[in-house]
Amino acid sequence: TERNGATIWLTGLSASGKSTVACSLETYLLKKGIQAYRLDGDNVRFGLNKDLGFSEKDRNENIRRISEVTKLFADACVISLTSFISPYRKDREEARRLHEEAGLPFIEIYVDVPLEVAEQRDPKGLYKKARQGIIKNFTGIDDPYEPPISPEVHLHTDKQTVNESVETIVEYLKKEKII
Ligand code: GGZ
Repeated sequence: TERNGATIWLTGLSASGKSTVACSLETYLLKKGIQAYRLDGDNVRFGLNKDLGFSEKDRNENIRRISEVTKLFADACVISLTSFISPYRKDREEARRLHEEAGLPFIEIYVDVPLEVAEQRDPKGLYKKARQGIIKNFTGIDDPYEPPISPEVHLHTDKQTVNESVETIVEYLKKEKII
């Protein structure tokens, strides 16, 4: 059957579970023979966007470039899964506009978790460093995070397992006939 591309855009705090959910969803899609590709800090911030830091301007540019790339993937009939904090609503709305004007599906997934829980998880010790002032402009501590107002899917990773989150997204994708 013919397949179309789409962009599945995960947004949420550091340690909210974006990458974990994206990884697991990618595995699910690949097993079904659906072309999927994951974009995250590890393959984007060290390459294409290695000139960018974490100022508001740099985050804007980070998200702008990523959204141009995901649009190309979708155009090539690949489902891309992005896991970037993407803290600014305006940037995510611009990413959506870019896709929609090209007729490509854009699915915003809010990977929601209370800040306290993210801070307790702190897998890389970054929240601790941010609290100590060693890292400045850390999202949720001394930098903003603007939650989505009407995301296509709203996950609560403190109350759902990874599999349940993936299942929620898969159900949405099926309902919308994306997969
Ligand atoms: C937020 C930061 C910061 C600051 C470094 N604020 O948990 P992580 O480590 O692996 O994910 C975070 C990642 C955020 O990069 P993004 O490209 O997703 O951000 S944005 O969408 O806002 O452009 C975190 C690490 O980089 N990190 N400094 N100050 N996260």
